[in-house]
Amino acid sequence: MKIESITFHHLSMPLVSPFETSFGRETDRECVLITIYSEGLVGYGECVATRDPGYNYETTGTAMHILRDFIAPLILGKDVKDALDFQGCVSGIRGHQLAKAGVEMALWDLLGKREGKSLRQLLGGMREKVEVGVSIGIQSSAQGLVRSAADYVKQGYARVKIKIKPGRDVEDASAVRKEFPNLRLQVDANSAYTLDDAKILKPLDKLNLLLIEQPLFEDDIWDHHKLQERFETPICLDESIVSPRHARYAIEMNACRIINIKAGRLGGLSQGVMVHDLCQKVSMPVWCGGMLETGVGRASNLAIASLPNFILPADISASDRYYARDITNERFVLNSDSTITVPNGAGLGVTINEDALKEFTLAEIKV
Ligand code: OSB
Ligand code: MG
Repeated sequence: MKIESITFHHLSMPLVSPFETSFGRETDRECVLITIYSEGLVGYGECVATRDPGYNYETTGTAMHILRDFIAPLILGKDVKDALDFQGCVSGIRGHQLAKAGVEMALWDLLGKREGKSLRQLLGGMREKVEVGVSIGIQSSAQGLVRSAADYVKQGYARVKIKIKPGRDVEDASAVRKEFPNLRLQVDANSAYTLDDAKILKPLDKLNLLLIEQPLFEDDIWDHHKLQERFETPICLDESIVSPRHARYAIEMNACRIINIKAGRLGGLSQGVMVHDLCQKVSMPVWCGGMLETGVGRASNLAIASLPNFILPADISASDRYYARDITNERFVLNSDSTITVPNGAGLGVTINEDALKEFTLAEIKV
C-alpha cells in the first residue's frame, strides 16, 4: 500500500470518572490518533501513549516526536506491504513500541478495508464475542472500592481487576473478596513493589485470585521469577514484556504463569500475535490488557482478543465505562453474558465522528 499522507491528532478526552493507579491519577486521557491515507482509503490507528511517563517511558509528547520525525519519514511515499514489512522499516528505531504500534494498527485497518476483511479475520481470530472484565482504579477507601465493584458486578461484569499499591493492597483485595466470595478477581500493582517489600502481599495468596499483575519493576523479569516461586497465585507480566523476545525470556525463566498482551506495549498487533503463539505452544494462557482506549483501540483489542489462547477475560469494558462521548460513531456495549461483540466491518470496523475528534484535539500534524 502506497503511503500518501499521514495525520497525527494529539487528543485529550474527559473520563467519566478519574482513574487512579500506583503511578498516578488521570481525569482526562491523552492519546494520539493516526490517520493514514493510501490509494483512496483511510486507515485509523490509536497510539496508547499517556500524558505522563508513568506506565512506561513513552508519553503523547514523545510519541508525536517519534511519529513525525522518525517513523513517518521511513514510510511516506513508500509501498508498505503489510505489518511485517512495516516492522522492517522501523527496526532501526529502538523502543517506542507504543508509537510504532499505533501506525501498525492503521496499516491493518487499511489492509482490511482493501481486502474487505475484518481485523479479526486477518489476525485469525475465531470468536465473535470476547469475555471481558473491568479494571477498577484505586478508590478513596476500601468501602468505596467495594461499592464500585458492586456497581460493575450489577452491570454484568463477571471479572473484576483492582489496582493496588503499597498501603492499599491486602486490605482492599480482602474487602472485595469478602463481599464477593465467588467473583473472578485479580490485582494489578503496576510495578509498585520491590522483591523485598512484596512479602507483605503474601496474604493475597489466600484470596483465590486469578492472578497478581506486574508487582515488580517494569524492566524486571528475574525478580518476578523469584517472587513466583514464593506464591501459589499466578504472577502475570504486563509492563516487563515489551517484545516476543521478552515473552520467551519470561517463559524460560518461569517468571510468570500468565502474560497480559497489549499490542501497544509490544510494538504492534503482529508482535501481539507472536506472543500469543509463543505462549500457546507452552500452554501459557494470555489475556488482552487495555489502556483506556477510544473506540479505535477498543476495536483493535477485541479483534486480537478473539484468538484462541486468550483464555482469561479481557480488560475491555464497554465504551461508557470511560467515555460519555467517544471519537468513534460506534459504541461498544456489554452483552448479558459478560462479553463484547467483535466488530465485523472491514478493517477495525469503526468510523470517526469528526465533530468529536475536533472537540478533543489539542494539536494536529499533517505530513
Ligand atoms: O496496567 O493494565 C494496566 C490503564 C492504563 C495503564 C495501564 C493499565 C491500565 C488498566 C486499564 O488497567 C485497563 C482498561 O483499559 O480498562
Ligand atoms: Mg497492568
